[in-house]
Amino acid sequence: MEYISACTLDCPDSCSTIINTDEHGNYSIKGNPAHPVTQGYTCKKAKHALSRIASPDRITTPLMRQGSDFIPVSWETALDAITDKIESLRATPERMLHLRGYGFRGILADASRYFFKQLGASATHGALCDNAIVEACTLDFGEMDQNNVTELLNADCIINWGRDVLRSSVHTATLLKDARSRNIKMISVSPMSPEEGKRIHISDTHIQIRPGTDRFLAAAILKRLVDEQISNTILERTANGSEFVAFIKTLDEKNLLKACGVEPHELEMLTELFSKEDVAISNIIGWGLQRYRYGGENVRYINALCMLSGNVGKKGAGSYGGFSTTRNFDSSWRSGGSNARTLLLPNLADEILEAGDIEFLWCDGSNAVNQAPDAKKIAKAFRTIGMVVVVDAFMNDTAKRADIILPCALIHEREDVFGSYYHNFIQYSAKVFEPKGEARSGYDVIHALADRLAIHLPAKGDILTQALNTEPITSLTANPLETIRKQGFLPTNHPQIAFKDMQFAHADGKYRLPDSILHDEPTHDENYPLSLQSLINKDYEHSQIPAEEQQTLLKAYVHPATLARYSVTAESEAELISPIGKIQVQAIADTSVHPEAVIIRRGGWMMFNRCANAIIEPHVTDLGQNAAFYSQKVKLQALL
Ligand SMILES: Nc1nc2c(c(=O)[nH]1)N[C@H]1C(S)=C(S)[C@@H](COP(=O)(O)OP(=O)(O)OC[C@H]3O[C@@H](n4cnc5c(=O)[nH]c(N)nc54)[C@H](O)[C@@H]3O)OC1N2
Ligand SMILES: Nc1nc2c(c(=O)[nH]1)N[C@H]1C(S)=C(S)[C@@H](COP(=O)(O)OP(=O)(O)OC[C@H]3O[C@@H](n4cnc5c(=O)[nH]c(N)nc54)[C@H](O)[C@@H]3O)O[C@H]1N2
Ligand SMILES: [Mo]
Repeated sequence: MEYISACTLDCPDSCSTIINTDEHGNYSIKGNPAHPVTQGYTCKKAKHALSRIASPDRITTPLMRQGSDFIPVSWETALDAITDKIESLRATPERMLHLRGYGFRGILADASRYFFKQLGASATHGALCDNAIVEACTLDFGEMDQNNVTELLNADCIINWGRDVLRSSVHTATLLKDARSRNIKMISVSPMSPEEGKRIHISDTHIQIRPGTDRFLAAAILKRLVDEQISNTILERTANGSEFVAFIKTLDEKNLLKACGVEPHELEMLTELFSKEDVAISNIIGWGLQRYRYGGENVRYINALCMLSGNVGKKGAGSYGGFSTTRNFDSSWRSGGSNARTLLLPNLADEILEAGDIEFLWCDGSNAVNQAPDAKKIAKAFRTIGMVVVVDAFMNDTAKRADIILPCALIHEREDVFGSYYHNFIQYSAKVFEPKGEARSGYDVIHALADRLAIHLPAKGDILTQALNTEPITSLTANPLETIRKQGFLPTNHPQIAFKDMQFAHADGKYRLPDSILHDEPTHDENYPLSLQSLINKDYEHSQIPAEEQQTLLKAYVHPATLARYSVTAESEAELISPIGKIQVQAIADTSVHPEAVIIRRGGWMMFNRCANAIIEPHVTDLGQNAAFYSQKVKLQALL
């Protein structure tokens, strides 16, 4: 049998997929050739997500804690215990906390959010992913938006500000290769060496920058541009142009270059490009550069450079920072209710401990104990909570800390519809397989609880029908739910060029430049000199990695000169130490790593001593209250 489904992993590409099954229980997956972005192929993590369905490690019955162990129980027993607990806290809903991650995306996947809001439970604010970029773009443009991605092919020059497209988004990589073959000028900026920078960002010229300092490079180019003159046509489209221009004039070019470690000839080259009116420059903004203390400011200065150089709202130009995955849907079905309070997600451990009164925790689609900063302290904080319920399919660092584990259905075992934060199509993820064992979809679990607690949850079909009944969808397709179930994806109606003619989404239609301030990098303890870059894993989504892949020492990639400076021998065992802990690593000499940085691939589990967040402190970004993971400083020490 052939099914059209889609990969709901939290990934920009949001692939439509074809799954083939046979009568012997074999199955395979490939990209849907009819989908204009997927184009017939998917990456390894989509294939690995499929093999997780049949994994022998999967949790297939509800489990209840008994001492340090878990025993299988019926759904009835598990849901009874949970219902009793919720009933006992119904008058004090702030004592219940809902923690929701990025593990399952979709319209129906929001059932838990709806349910806990109806109860008035506590939830979280801030984020672990891209909130600094979201807030920065919203402040600048008035809303998150970007051109249709195919517009990149109309650029004269593409600057990739640190998006590792080879690992994070293989379809963007293909698009950039296509752009390069059309002789579009390709430049990238990141802490990687020029050779590796060109490879992972698909560019011909790479500028190596000090970690976390893109704003100084953007400001240096801006300084040259404003010293020449910014056209009045552009300044008139901003609300605060003259103040910002006056501020930029006060900056010192030498200091800016020193702060970001970029050479004068590189500034020269970029300035020449940005000053030419007839060169359309498309800027792709990576997620890496916003995971720093001043990550929001990094994004705002790059956007300001796009704006003041005339590279917004016109053919071939623009800033590509993404948009909301839910922007095409009517989400009003889940708008009722409220959260009693919210806790700051990047500082989850302290927030739980300081609140002191959380008695019930529901965690779904999130390996929070592993993925949020100060992982060991989160594990401790969970122990202060009377009942922890984790809805997941694997015994990971978070499930291990539960009192009750509810087994969830995975991708291709449940129906849902979801959007992308990169392209304008919406996808249909089909129920190809029955959920393994007693596993249930997130929606079905919440439905069972809602029934017990007499909370109304709309029917699946009603939610989907309502969600798809929006102008961007119905202007192109008459019966969206019926059609997407058949076809696997639908186009949406968005203009090719965002903010055309410099019309922005603020009430006055004008752009907002950053406040007249440019923050220095935070000072740090000299004993911890290296920037810890916990970057994504090419083959797996975050912590969704099988145990058998985690049986060796975590690798730490370091420049050979840095190894020599700290007397660590290449290939030897060493320790990565931060003010809150240490992890044992194998030190790998790698000339592509910035001399002031250490790279580890994130997602490893604490139980295998591979969790980056065990040594990452809860730093928060200047905008959006995102975790500033890459502002973590560490030292590397030889193991004697
Ligand atoms: N050190 C460090 N940590 C980081 C980052 C970093 O740069 N450095 N970046 C982070 C980023 S970008 C992100 S997006 C977040 C990711 O943080 P998480 O959202 O916690 O990411 P995952 O590790 O993918 O965990 C998702 C969990 O959902 C489960 N799951 C899958 N499908 C379903 C389902 O249908 N129902 C339910 N209930 N569960 C399901 C999976 O088994 C998995 O355990 O954290 C990040 N953490
Ligand atoms: N295979 C795979 N794909 C994924 C995911 C996954 O887990 N696995 N996760 C998905 C999710 S949720 C997200 S948010 C994205 C994350 O996608 P990315 O943002 O690509 O991921 P990162 O590895 O965080 O960032 C990578 C790049 O940021 C650069 N960088 C670091 N610091 C700086 C800096 O100061 N300036 C500049 N200019 N560059 C810098 C690094 O050199 C690196 O090239 O990927 C998505 N796709
Ligand atoms: Mo993310």
